Amino acid sequence: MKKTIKSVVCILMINALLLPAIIVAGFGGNEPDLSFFVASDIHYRPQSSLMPVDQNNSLPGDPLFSHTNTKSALTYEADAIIDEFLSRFEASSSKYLLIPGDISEDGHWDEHLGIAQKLRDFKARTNKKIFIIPGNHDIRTSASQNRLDLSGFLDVYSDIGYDETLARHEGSASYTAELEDGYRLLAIDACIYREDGSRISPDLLKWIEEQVTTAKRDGKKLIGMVHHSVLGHFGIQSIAGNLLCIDNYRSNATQFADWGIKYFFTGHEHANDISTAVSKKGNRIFDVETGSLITYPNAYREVSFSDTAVNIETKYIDRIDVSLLPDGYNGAQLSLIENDFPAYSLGYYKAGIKSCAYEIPKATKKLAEKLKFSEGTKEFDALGEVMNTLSEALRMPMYDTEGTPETDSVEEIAEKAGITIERSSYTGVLDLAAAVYSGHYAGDENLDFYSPEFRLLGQSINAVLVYALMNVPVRTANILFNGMNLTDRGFAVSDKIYGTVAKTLYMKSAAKVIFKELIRPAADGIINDWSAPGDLNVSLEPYGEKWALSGLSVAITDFSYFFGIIFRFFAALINGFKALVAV
Ligand SMILES: [Ca+2]
Ligand SMILES: [Ca+2]
Repeated sequence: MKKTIKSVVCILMINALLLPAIIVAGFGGNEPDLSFFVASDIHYRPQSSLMPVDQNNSLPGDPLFSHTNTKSALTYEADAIIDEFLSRFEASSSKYLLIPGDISEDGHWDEHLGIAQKLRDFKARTNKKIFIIPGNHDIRTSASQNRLDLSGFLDVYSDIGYDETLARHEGSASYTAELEDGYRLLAIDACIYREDGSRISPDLLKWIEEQVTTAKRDGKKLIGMVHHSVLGHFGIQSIAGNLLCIDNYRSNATQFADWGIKYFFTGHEHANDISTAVSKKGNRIFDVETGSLITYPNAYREVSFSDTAVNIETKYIDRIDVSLLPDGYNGAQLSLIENDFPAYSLGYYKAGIKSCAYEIPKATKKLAEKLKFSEGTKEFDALGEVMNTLSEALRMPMYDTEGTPETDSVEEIAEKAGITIERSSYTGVLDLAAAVYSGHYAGDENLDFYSPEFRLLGQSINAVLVYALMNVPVRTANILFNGMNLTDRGFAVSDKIYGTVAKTLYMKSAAKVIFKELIRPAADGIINDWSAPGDLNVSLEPYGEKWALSGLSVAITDFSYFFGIIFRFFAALINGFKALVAV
């Protein structure tokens, strides 16, 4: 995503707070007909546009990772990571690289020109082919000056894939291009420029249908590439409107499946995940989502298609050339980067999640816009109060330091709410959330609801919820509920109910209900792999075959769970947070 839901767990807690109311296979005997690499969400910024690394203080006081960001993108290390990746691609026998969007950090000319030059130099040296498609961060024409629009994008990348197109769509950067041995790439630009969302317009859908007809006529199999998800990748992804999945993705995915476009390669969420769905007519479609190359765990895919199987392998950038880093790192940072880059990347990732707590108060304005609260109104001020309270709670240490009488830890908050926090090595709620959510980024996540991590998450979320709700004056709560039109749906809180004792009881039961009804189902697919097949190393059915596949398919024909006030409310909040944590 921009949009990564950066820390979904963090978002879940925020939402909740506001809501009282296949087997790894070898490549067999046959040479693959087609093989390619996939790397996504490069979010490139030239080093010249970055403030010196030792002056960046996004996470104050952290000796190793104070230069992190809320996306946990390894911006300073990007050149070294990309160069390592390209040298591996160069050494492989694959001819093609697919980049499904978010090539630039935020659509600025210098970012696009910088990464384009790197790719251009690579192409000139190796003669390999690179195909790209814009993501929501690439064409943001109204956001500010110095950003390119569609024609600028097509200009910058005119010799990177766009010189190899068979057919082009007017009005977007969509195209088709020939691959090897009967496969053809269908690269779809469904981004809504200036917004972070994604939609396939009727005109674009018609163009896609024409490409399907042409491909059939030519005897070619289409492989799709698009930035946003074609299918959901975790339990509640679809309720984020068009910010994570393509708008109306159920009917689009059904259509694609029935048109025989069996595989789509996507990015956007910064997680490694593969999900599948079957249309009513029985046609299967896969969405192979690849994480961000410059974000933990720095994964990319090696893919091969043959008549007998589609094989997907996941590899990682696990070392980089420190001589390519800018000046300004301290000795401890350089030593960790050089000796254990995966540990450095994971630490940086966790630090990024922690830095979210500092961003929360600043985010009030953006969230207020999404909720349609104008600045200067009571609703706006009420939201600010809630956000500050939440930020404070999320920054507290998990456990009490002996000798501090104040309530200054999650443990003490929990005690007041009658909740016991288990002992662990986690230092705070966001530290725990980062540990859990990093599993979703990595893929093949397999925590269960009875794992110590999830139990502790439940205990601490309940505690933080009760704390935040108790600290929000009744006035604030009611202004918020009212502003979100919740009071007429049973979420009104009367002053009487809000008496101290009753308030505690009310908030405790509210926290329990919220956890059971919302947090737990929302965590489905984040703590465990939600949809078949596995996410990382799999051998899947080729075109023209349908293999038995155990595990859950994503529902694309059932709308029923969409409804209900709780989920609509959730969606509004996620949309708000998407805007401020722009993935
Ligand atoms: Ca999966
Ligand atoms: Ca997964």
